[in-house]
Amino acid sequence: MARLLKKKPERKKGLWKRVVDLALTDVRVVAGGIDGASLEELEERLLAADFGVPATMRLTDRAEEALRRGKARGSDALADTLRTEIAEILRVDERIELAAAESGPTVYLVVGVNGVGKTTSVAKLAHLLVREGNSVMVAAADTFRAGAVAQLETWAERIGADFLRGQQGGDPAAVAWDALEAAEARGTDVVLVDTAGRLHTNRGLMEELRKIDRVVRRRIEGAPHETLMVLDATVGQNAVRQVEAFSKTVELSGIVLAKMDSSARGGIVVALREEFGVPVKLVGTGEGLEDLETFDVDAFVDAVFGR
Ligand SMILES: Nc1nc2c(ncn2[C@@H]2O[C@H](COP(=O)(O)OP(=O)(O)OP(=O)(O)O)[C@@H](O)[C@H]2O)c(=O)[nH]1
Ligand SMILES: [Mg+2]
Repeated sequence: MARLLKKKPERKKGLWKRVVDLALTDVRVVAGGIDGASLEELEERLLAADFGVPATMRLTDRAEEALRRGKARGSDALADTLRTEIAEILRVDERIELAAAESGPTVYLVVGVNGVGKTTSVAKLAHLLVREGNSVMVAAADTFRAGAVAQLETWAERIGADFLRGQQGGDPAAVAWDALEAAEARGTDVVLVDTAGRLHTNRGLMEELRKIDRVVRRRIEGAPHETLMVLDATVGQNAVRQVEAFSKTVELSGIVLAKMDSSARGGIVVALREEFGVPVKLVGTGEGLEDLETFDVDAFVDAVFGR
């Protein structure tokens, strides 16, 4: 695979540290001074920090095992056990890097429920890709909401990305088709397809999404190279249910965790990977164009257990 991002975007110091301060500090403290009786407390803290039931069970089982084997004596030993286990969950494979086409345009489909940050994330990602020397086209396959097309067009102009619009009320799959055709003709490196927000309970809109995906697959072999689901990090375990529902319609390859600058709890990163195997690839940290980071497993784990 070719690489779209040559260098890692500059990391805002302290993102994960702040997230840890919000909820994960407790996990660390409990892990540091644990004995048999406080395993229950560890479990509670993990659940409160959005790790979800499966990951929480896996981690507390591992902690219990370490205690039983006498391996968790000393305050750092158990934290190390948990750190290793979390890193293992997050690093099931090396799919964290954004995929790219071998030749021809790389196509990313961006999906999610209403208002989570899809359009903003498309703009931020386009900005990042343009800055790294890629030619980028953004396609507004959101023909549903009145302001949606204009919102993305304004971003595209600012960023220096090509823009392809659809007719208000038109067929979003046709917009995607037209964008891919134009990108092939112009030799564009990356096409980002922004879609309308939709609730997974709306069958008509989920069918529409299936059609967009089908059209993209038919137009360019190997596309979409990424189907990124944007999640509002502040909704906690609801995010897990959204991923569960969307993955029945499209094949999700990665998560964009938006609004991580708000009161989000970091355990959701682990929950998503443990329960669906879908890695968090990008993290939104604000409303501005620069506020996007690639997800770094080591930075995350270090923040949780402080190294
Ligand atoms: N604080 C913060 N706000 C964000 C972030 N990403 C998006 N937002 C804000 O969230 C709101 C919704 O963002 P959009 O990008 O329009 O969301 P959307 O998913 O495209 O919405 P629909 O197309 O209506 O479904 C806007 O006010 C954004 O500025 C983020 O990382 N941090
Ligand atoms: Mg939008």
